[in-house]
Amino acid sequence: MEEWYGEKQTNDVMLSFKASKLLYSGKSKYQDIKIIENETYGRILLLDGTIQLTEKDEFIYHEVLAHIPLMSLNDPKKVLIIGGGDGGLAREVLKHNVTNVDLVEIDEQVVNLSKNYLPFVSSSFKDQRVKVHIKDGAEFVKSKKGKYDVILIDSTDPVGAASVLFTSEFYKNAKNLLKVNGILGSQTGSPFMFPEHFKMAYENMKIYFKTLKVYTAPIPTYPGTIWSFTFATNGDLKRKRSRNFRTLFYNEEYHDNNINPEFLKDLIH
Ligand code: AG3
Repeated sequence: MEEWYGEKQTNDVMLSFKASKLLYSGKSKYQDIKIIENETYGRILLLDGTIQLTEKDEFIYHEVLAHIPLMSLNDPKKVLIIGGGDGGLAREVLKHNVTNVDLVEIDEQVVNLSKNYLPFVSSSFKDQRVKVHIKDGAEFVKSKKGKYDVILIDSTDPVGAASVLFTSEFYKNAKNLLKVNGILGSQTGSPFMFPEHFKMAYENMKIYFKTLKVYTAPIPTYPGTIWSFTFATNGDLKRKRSRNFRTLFYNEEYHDNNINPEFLKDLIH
């Protein structure tokens, strides 16, 4: 019997994968978790039926979410990741000369299952610089006092539990945790498929940050393919540094010329 799993992206659009193996299926305190294997895309993590990552294309998302903000600062040392329990974003952050990465994930099961089944992303947890906090990210930014160079938000879509990570209240607390020149970077959804997600994030960030920059990257397995990222700062932006690590998607041309379609610009005018 063929078994297919996928994401219902809208009421009438679905992206499905034939599972060569169902590696894990279960429910945590917070969500339904599935990990499947597919011949074309490799291992795939689904949370509540939405695709979080595939082994084949995760590098695009994780590289651009990490490197556009981190390469825009001279010497980032302390980084906070909200979400990102699979470890993929931390893997990219660790390519920089950072000293501390605090990763705040609400669902311990995501961390444990990633350690078991998704070593290509979770290998970052072995690095001493990474400290995992099993906590609600919205609460963490309220209580914490320390100062970060960069805060990155690797959340699920702003429907249900993760929607607090797109509110003005959250961005205000995050701003207070940043150093003067610090940068907040977030995935801000598909401007093609879910323009309202992007618009909400952008408008709420704009309340507390002077400079916002939007960029997109193609993520083949996410709804609408074209995915947006927004970064926000109250500091002065430096020219990007020179790079001394390997990437598969991010490069200098992309940093300077990343694609911002006209329909995305229309959303923020
Ligand atoms: N964070 C999830 C991005 C949103 C995907 N949305 C969707 N498929 N509807 C990625 C987690 C990887 N670290």
